[in-house]
Amino acid sequence: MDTTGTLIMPPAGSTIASEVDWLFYLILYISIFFFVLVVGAATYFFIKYRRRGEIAPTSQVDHNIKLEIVWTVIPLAIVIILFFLGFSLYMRMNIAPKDALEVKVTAQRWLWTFDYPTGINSVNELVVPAGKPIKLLMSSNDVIHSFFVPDFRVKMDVLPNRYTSVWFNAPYPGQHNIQCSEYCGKGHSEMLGIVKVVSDREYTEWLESAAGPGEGIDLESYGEQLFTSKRCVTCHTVDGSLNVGPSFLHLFGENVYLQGGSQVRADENYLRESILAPEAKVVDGFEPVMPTYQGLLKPRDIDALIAYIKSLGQEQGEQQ
Ligand code: HEC
Ligand SMILES: [Cu+2]
Repeated sequence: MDTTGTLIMPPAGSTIASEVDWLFYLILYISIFFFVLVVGAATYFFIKYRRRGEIAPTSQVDHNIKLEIVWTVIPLAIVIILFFLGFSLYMRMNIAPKDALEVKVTAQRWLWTFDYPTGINSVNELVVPAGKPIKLLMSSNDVIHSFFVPDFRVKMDVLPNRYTSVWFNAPYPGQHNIQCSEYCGKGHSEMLGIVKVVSDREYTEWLESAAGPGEGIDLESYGEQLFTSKRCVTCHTVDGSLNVGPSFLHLFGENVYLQGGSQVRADENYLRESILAPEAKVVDGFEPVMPTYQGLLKPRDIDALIAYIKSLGQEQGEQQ
Protein backbone atom coordinates (compact mmCIF):
# COMPACT_ATOMS: atom_id res chain seq x y z
CA MET A 1 0.00 0.00 0.00
CA ASP A 2 1.16 3.48 -0.87
CA THR A 3 1.62 5.46 2.31
CA THR A 4 3.56 8.42 0.97
CA GLY A 5 1.26 9.69 -1.75
CA THR A 6 2.12 10.96 -5.20
CA LEU A 7 2.18 14.32 -6.94
CA ILE A 8 -1.60 14.25 -7.45
CA MET A 9 -2.80 11.86 -4.76
CA PRO A 10 -2.44 12.00 -0.96
CA PRO A 11 -1.23 8.86 0.86
CA ALA A 12 -3.60 5.90 0.67
CA GLY A 13 -4.93 5.36 4.19
CA SER A 14 -7.84 2.99 3.60
CA THR A 15 -8.35 -0.35 1.91
CA ILE A 16 -10.44 1.21 -0.86
CA ALA A 17 -7.98 4.04 -1.59
CA SER A 18 -5.65 2.04 -3.81
CA GLU A 19 -8.60 0.81 -5.89
CA VAL A 20 -9.86 4.38 -6.34
CA ASP A 21 -6.38 5.48 -7.36
CA TRP A 22 -5.98 2.57 -9.77
CA LEU A 23 -9.19 3.48 -11.59
CA PHE A 24 -8.28 7.17 -11.50
CA TYR A 25 -4.90 6.52 -13.11
CA LEU A 26 -6.41 4.12 -15.66
CA ILE A 27 -8.81 6.85 -16.82
CA LEU A 28 -6.05 9.44 -16.72
CA TYR A 29 -3.68 7.37 -18.87
CA ILE A 30 -6.39 6.42 -21.37
CA SER A 31 -7.23 10.12 -21.69
CA ILE A 32 -3.59 11.06 -22.17
CA PHE A 33 -3.17 8.31 -24.79
CA PHE A 34 -6.11 9.54 -26.87
CA PHE A 35 -5.20 13.19 -26.38
CA VAL A 36 -1.74 12.54 -27.81
CA LEU A 37 -3.19 10.37 -30.59
CA VAL A 38 -5.77 12.94 -31.72
CA VAL A 39 -3.62 16.04 -31.35
CA GLY A 40 -0.65 14.18 -32.91
CA ALA A 41 -2.67 13.04 -35.93
CA ALA A 42 -4.19 16.50 -36.38
CA THR A 43 -0.75 18.14 -36.28
CA TYR A 44 0.64 15.57 -38.69
CA PHE A 45 -2.17 16.14 -41.20
CA PHE A 46 -1.92 19.93 -40.90
CA ILE A 47 1.65 19.71 -41.98
CA LYS A 48 1.34 16.92 -44.54
CA TYR A 49 -1.67 18.42 -46.35
CA ARG A 50 -0.88 22.11 -45.96
CA ARG A 51 -1.48 24.22 -49.04
CA ARG A 52 1.49 24.31 -51.38
CA GLY A 53 1.16 26.32 -54.58
CA GLU A 54 -1.65 25.21 -56.89
CA ILE A 55 -4.55 23.32 -55.30
CA ALA A 56 -4.59 19.79 -56.66
CA PRO A 57 -8.03 18.22 -57.26
CA THR A 58 -9.15 16.38 -54.07
CA SER A 59 -10.38 12.81 -54.13
CA GLN A 60 -14.11 12.13 -54.13
CA VAL A 61 -14.01 9.69 -51.14
CA ASP A 62 -16.35 10.99 -48.43
CA HIS A 63 -16.69 8.08 -46.05
CA ASN A 64 -15.22 4.78 -45.03
CA ILE A 65 -17.51 2.30 -43.24
CA LYS A 66 -14.72 0.19 -41.78
CA LEU A 67 -12.97 3.20 -40.30
CA GLU A 68 -16.19 4.58 -38.85
CA ILE A 69 -17.06 1.26 -37.20
CA VAL A 70 -13.58 1.09 -35.68
CA TRP A 71 -13.66 4.58 -34.20
CA THR A 72 -17.16 4.06 -32.81
CA VAL A 73 -16.78 0.58 -31.39
CA ILE A 74 -13.40 1.05 -29.67
CA PRO A 75 -14.36 4.17 -27.63
CA LEU A 76 -17.75 2.62 -26.85
CA ALA A 77 -16.10 -0.53 -25.52
CA ILE A 78 -13.72 1.58 -23.42
CA VAL A 79 -16.47 3.67 -21.80
CA ILE A 80 -18.59 0.57 -21.15
CA ILE A 81 -15.67 -1.09 -19.38
CA LEU A 82 -14.97 2.09 -17.38
CA PHE A 83 -18.63 2.32 -16.44
CA PHE A 84 -18.68 -1.18 -14.98
CA LEU A 85 -15.36 -0.73 -13.17
CA GLY A 86 -16.60 2.57 -11.72
CA PHE A 87 -20.04 1.26 -10.82
CA SER A 88 -18.72 -1.79 -9.01
CA LEU A 89 -16.24 0.33 -7.04
CA TYR A 90 -18.98 2.86 -6.25
CA MET A 91 -21.18 0.09 -4.84
CA ARG A 92 -18.35 -1.31 -2.73
CA MET A 93 -17.54 2.18 -1.41
CA ASN A 94 -21.14 2.83 -0.44
CA ILE A 95 -22.38 -0.42 1.05
CA ALA A 96 -20.82 -0.96 4.46
CA PRO A 97 -20.01 -4.52 5.57
CA LYS A 98 -22.60 -5.88 8.03
CA ASP A 99 -20.13 -6.19 10.90
CA ALA A 100 -18.99 -2.56 10.65
CA LEU A 101 -18.57 -0.58 13.85
CA GLU A 102 -21.07 2.27 13.72
CA VAL A 103 -20.17 5.79 14.83
CA LYS A 104 -22.66 8.64 14.71
CA VAL A 105 -21.27 11.85 13.22
CA THR A 106 -22.88 15.20 13.86
CA ALA A 107 -21.79 18.25 11.92
CA GLN A 108 -22.56 21.75 13.09
CA ARG A 109 -21.04 25.14 12.44
CA TRP A 110 -18.07 24.60 12.88
CA LEU A 111 -17.18 21.34 14.45
CA TRP A 112 -17.62 17.59 14.20
CA THR A 113 -18.96 15.45 17.04
CA PHE A 114 -18.52 11.69 17.13
CA ASP A 115 -20.80 9.46 19.23
CA TYR A 116 -19.55 5.94 19.88
CA PRO A 117 -21.64 2.84 20.55
CA THR A 118 -20.58 2.88 24.21
CA GLY A 119 -22.29 6.22 24.79
CA ILE A 120 -19.28 8.51 24.91
CA ASN A 121 -18.49 11.29 22.47
CA SER A 122 -15.50 13.19 21.15
CA VAL A 123 -15.12 16.51 19.33
CA ASN A 124 -13.11 16.85 16.09
CA GLU A 125 -11.22 13.66 16.85
CA LEU A 126 -12.48 10.34 15.55
CA VAL A 127 -10.70 7.42 17.20
CA VAL A 128 -11.08 4.06 15.46
CA PRO A 129 -9.43 0.65 15.66
CA ALA A 130 -7.15 -0.30 12.74
CA GLY A 131 -8.19 -3.02 10.31
CA LYS A 132 -11.92 -2.89 11.13
CA PRO A 133 -14.72 -1.62 8.90
CA ILE A 134 -16.14 1.61 10.36
CA LYS A 135 -19.51 2.94 9.29
CA LEU A 136 -20.28 6.60 9.86
CA LEU A 137 -23.93 7.59 10.16
CA MET A 138 -23.98 11.33 9.60
CA SER A 139 -26.34 14.26 10.01
CA SER A 140 -26.12 17.99 10.45
CA ASN A 141 -27.59 20.31 13.08
CA ASP A 142 -27.68 23.32 10.80
CA VAL A 143 -26.58 23.72 7.17
CA ILE A 144 -25.12 21.29 4.62
CA HIS A 145 -21.56 20.19 5.40
CA SER A 146 -19.46 17.52 3.74
CA PHE A 147 -17.28 14.96 5.50
CA PHE A 148 -14.03 14.51 3.62
CA VAL A 149 -10.98 12.39 4.51
CA PRO A 150 -8.62 12.74 1.53
CA ASP A 151 -6.35 9.89 2.66
CA PHE A 152 -9.32 7.51 2.70
CA ARG A 153 -10.81 8.81 -0.60
CA VAL A 154 -14.03 9.18 1.38
CA LYS A 155 -16.33 12.16 0.91
CA MET A 156 -20.03 12.52 1.60
CA ASP A 157 -22.44 15.41 2.12
CA VAL A 158 -23.84 15.77 5.64
CA LEU A 159 -27.39 17.10 5.60
CA PRO A 160 -29.84 18.48 8.12
CA ASN A 161 -33.01 16.35 8.65
CA ARG A 162 -31.63 13.28 6.94
CA TYR A 163 -28.92 10.63 7.41
CA THR A 164 -26.13 9.89 4.98
CA SER A 165 -23.38 7.36 5.53
CA VAL A 166 -19.92 6.31 4.47
CA TRP A 167 -17.63 3.55 5.56
CA PHE A 168 -13.93 2.85 5.49
CA ASN A 169 -11.36 0.38 6.74
CA ALA A 170 -8.02 1.89 7.73
CA PRO A 171 -5.54 -0.99 7.94
CA TYR A 172 -2.68 0.78 9.72
CA PRO A 173 -2.40 2.98 12.82
CA GLY A 174 -1.84 6.63 11.96
CA GLN A 175 -3.51 10.01 11.66
CA HIS A 176 -5.58 11.40 8.81
CA ASN A 177 -7.13 14.83 8.30
CA ILE A 178 -10.85 15.48 8.18
CA GLN A 179 -12.08 18.50 6.24
CA CYS A 180 -15.44 20.05 5.58
CA SER A 181 -15.77 20.26 1.81
CA GLU A 182 -19.06 22.10 1.50
CA TYR A 183 -18.84 25.83 2.13
CA CYS A 184 -20.82 26.34 5.34
CA GLY A 185 -20.04 29.89 6.43
CA LYS A 186 -17.36 31.93 8.07
CA GLY A 187 -15.65 29.15 10.05
CA HIS A 188 -15.77 26.62 7.18
CA SER A 189 -12.01 26.48 6.67
CA GLU A 190 -11.52 25.84 10.39
CA MET A 191 -13.90 22.92 10.46
CA LEU A 192 -11.02 20.49 10.71
CA GLY A 193 -10.65 17.22 12.50
CA ILE A 194 -8.47 14.16 12.74
CA VAL A 195 -9.07 10.44 12.37
CA LYS A 196 -6.81 8.62 14.80
CA VAL A 197 -6.38 5.01 13.74
CA VAL A 198 -5.10 3.01 16.71
CA SER A 199 -4.54 -0.62 17.67
CA ASP A 200 -7.37 -2.64 19.20
CA ARG A 201 -5.84 -2.35 22.64
CA GLU A 202 -5.39 1.43 22.44
CA TYR A 203 -8.97 1.76 21.21
CA THR A 204 -10.34 -0.12 24.24
CA GLU A 205 -8.13 1.93 26.54
CA TRP A 206 -9.28 5.13 24.91
CA LEU A 207 -12.96 4.17 25.30
CA GLU A 208 -12.35 3.48 28.98
CA SER A 209 -10.49 6.69 29.66
CA ALA A 210 -13.10 8.74 27.80
CA ALA A 211 -15.94 7.02 29.64
CA GLY A 212 -15.06 8.28 33.09
CA PRO A 213 -13.70 11.67 32.11
CA GLY A 214 -11.97 13.74 34.66
CA GLU A 215 -12.42 11.37 37.53
CA GLY A 216 -9.69 11.59 40.09
CA ILE A 217 -8.42 15.00 39.00
CA ASP A 218 -9.47 18.43 40.20
CA LEU A 219 -11.96 20.52 38.23
CA GLU A 220 -9.41 23.10 37.16
CA SER A 221 -7.03 20.62 35.54
CA TYR A 222 -9.93 18.74 34.02
CA GLY A 223 -11.18 22.03 32.55
CA GLU A 224 -7.75 22.65 31.11
CA GLN A 225 -7.91 19.25 29.38
CA LEU A 226 -11.39 19.99 28.02
CA PHE A 227 -10.22 23.35 26.72
CA THR A 228 -8.04 21.38 24.28
CA SER A 229 -10.11 18.23 23.75
CA LYS A 230 -13.38 20.11 23.13
CA ARG A 231 -11.57 22.44 20.75
CA CYS A 232 -12.13 25.73 22.56
CA VAL A 233 -8.44 26.15 21.77
CA THR A 234 -9.11 26.65 18.04
CA CYS A 235 -10.81 29.98 18.75
CA HIS A 236 -9.77 31.06 22.26
CA THR A 237 -6.39 31.69 23.89
CA VAL A 238 -5.44 31.83 27.54
CA ASP A 239 -2.54 34.25 27.20
CA GLY A 240 -4.39 37.43 26.34
CA SER A 241 -3.85 37.31 22.57
CA LEU A 242 -6.87 37.56 20.31
CA ASN A 243 -8.05 34.78 18.07
CA VAL A 244 -11.44 34.16 16.44
CA GLY A 245 -12.84 34.64 19.95
CA PRO A 246 -11.78 36.62 23.05
CA SER A 247 -8.98 35.40 25.31
CA PHE A 248 -9.89 33.86 28.66
CA LEU A 249 -7.04 35.59 30.46
CA HIS A 250 -8.43 37.87 33.19
CA LEU A 251 -11.96 37.33 31.88
CA PHE A 252 -13.58 36.18 35.08
CA GLY A 253 -15.04 38.98 37.18
CA GLU A 254 -14.44 41.61 34.51
CA ASN A 255 -17.05 43.71 32.76
CA VAL A 256 -17.67 42.49 29.23
CA TYR A 257 -18.91 44.90 26.58
CA LEU A 258 -21.63 43.33 24.44
CA GLN A 259 -22.89 44.06 20.99
CA GLY A 260 -25.64 46.63 21.23
CA GLY A 261 -23.83 48.60 23.90
CA SER A 262 -24.77 46.80 27.11
CA GLN A 263 -22.36 45.38 29.65
CA VAL A 264 -22.33 42.24 31.70
CA ARG A 265 -20.16 40.96 34.53
CA ALA A 266 -18.33 37.75 33.62
CA ASP A 267 -19.58 35.59 36.47
CA GLU A 268 -20.31 31.86 36.50
CA ASN A 269 -23.76 32.24 34.99
CA TYR A 270 -22.49 34.40 32.17
CA LEU A 271 -19.77 31.85 31.37
CA ARG A 272 -22.28 29.03 31.45
CA GLU A 273 -24.63 30.87 29.13
CA SER A 274 -21.74 31.77 26.81
CA ILE A 275 -20.91 28.08 26.43
CA LEU A 276 -24.44 26.72 26.03
CA ALA A 277 -26.10 29.63 24.18
CA PRO A 278 -23.27 31.71 22.71
CA GLU A 279 -25.57 33.75 20.51
CA ALA A 280 -27.55 35.04 23.53
CA LYS A 281 -24.85 37.59 24.49
CA VAL A 282 -22.31 38.36 21.80
CA VAL A 283 -19.12 40.10 22.83
CA ASP A 284 -18.61 43.46 21.13
CA GLY A 285 -16.11 43.32 18.30
CA PHE A 286 -16.56 39.60 17.61
CA GLU A 287 -18.62 37.65 15.13
CA PRO A 288 -21.26 35.25 16.53
CA VAL A 289 -19.44 32.19 15.21
CA MET A 290 -19.13 30.14 18.38
CA PRO A 291 -21.01 26.83 18.11
CA THR A 292 -23.37 25.91 20.92
CA TYR A 293 -22.04 23.19 23.21
CA GLN A 294 -25.54 22.25 24.33
CA GLY A 295 -25.65 18.45 24.53
CA LEU A 296 -21.90 18.06 23.99
CA LEU A 297 -20.79 18.74 27.54
CA LYS A 298 -21.87 16.99 30.71
CA PRO A 299 -22.72 19.15 33.72
CA ARG A 300 -19.34 18.30 35.26
CA ASP A 301 -17.59 19.35 32.02
CA ILE A 302 -19.24 22.76 32.19
CA ASP A 303 -18.26 23.14 35.85
CA ALA A 304 -14.71 22.22 34.95
CA LEU A 305 -14.43 24.71 32.07
CA ILE A 306 -15.79 27.46 34.29
CA ALA A 307 -13.33 26.52 37.05
CA TYR A 308 -10.51 26.68 34.52
CA ILE A 309 -11.58 30.10 33.18
CA LYS A 310 -11.88 31.32 36.77
CA SER A 311 -8.34 30.20 37.50
CA LEU A 312 -7.17 32.39 34.62
CA GLY A 313 -9.24 35.30 35.83
CA GLN A 314 -7.43 35.97 39.04
CA GLU A 315 -4.92 38.75 38.74
CA GLN A 316 -1.78 37.99 40.66
CA GLY A 317 -2.09 38.67 44.34
CA GLU A 318 -5.76 39.40 44.03
CA GLN A 319 -8.31 37.27 45.84
CA GLN A 320 -11.62 36.63 44.12
C1 HEC B 1 -15.45 28.45 16.33
C2 HEC B 1 -14.80 29.24 17.33
C3 HEC B 1 -15.12 29.02 18.79
C4 HEC B 1 -15.04 27.86 19.53
C5 HEC B 1 -14.70 26.46 19.01
C6 HEC B 1 -15.35 28.22 20.87
N1 HEC B 1 -15.64 29.55 20.96
FE1 HEC B 1 -16.16 30.57 22.62
N2 HEC B 1 -16.41 32.27 21.54
C7 HEC B 1 -16.12 32.40 20.20
C8 HEC B 1 -16.40 33.78 19.79
C9 HEC B 1 -16.22 34.34 18.38
C10 HEC B 1 -16.84 34.46 20.94
C11 HEC B 1 -17.25 35.93 21.03
C12 HEC B 1 -18.61 36.16 20.45
C13 HEC B 1 -19.70 35.66 21.36
O1 HEC B 1 -19.80 36.14 22.48
O2 HEC B 1 -20.44 34.75 20.93
C14 HEC B 1 -16.83 33.49 22.02
C15 HEC B 1 -17.18 33.77 23.34
C16 HEC B 1 -17.00 32.91 24.39
C17 HEC B 1 -17.19 33.27 25.77
C18 HEC B 1 -17.49 34.66 26.28
C19 HEC B 1 -16.14 35.37 26.33
C20 HEC B 1 -16.12 36.79 26.79
O3 HEC B 1 -15.04 37.42 26.64
O4 HEC B 1 -17.14 37.28 27.28
C21 HEC B 1 -16.90 32.17 26.53
C22 HEC B 1 -16.92 32.03 28.04
C23 HEC B 1 -16.57 31.11 25.60
N3 HEC B 1 -16.64 31.59 24.32
C24 HEC B 1 -16.22 29.83 25.98
C25 HEC B 1 -15.90 28.81 25.10
C26 HEC B 1 -15.60 27.46 25.51
C27 HEC B 1 -15.54 26.99 26.95
C28 HEC B 1 -15.36 26.75 24.38
C29 HEC B 1 -15.02 25.26 24.26
C30 HEC B 1 -15.91 24.36 24.97
C31 HEC B 1 -15.52 27.67 23.25
N4 HEC B 1 -15.85 28.90 23.73
C32 HEC B 1 -15.35 27.30 21.92
C33 HEC B 1 -15.68 31.41 19.37
C34 HEC B 1 -15.50 30.08 19.70
CU1 LIG C 1 -18.96 22.60 7.34
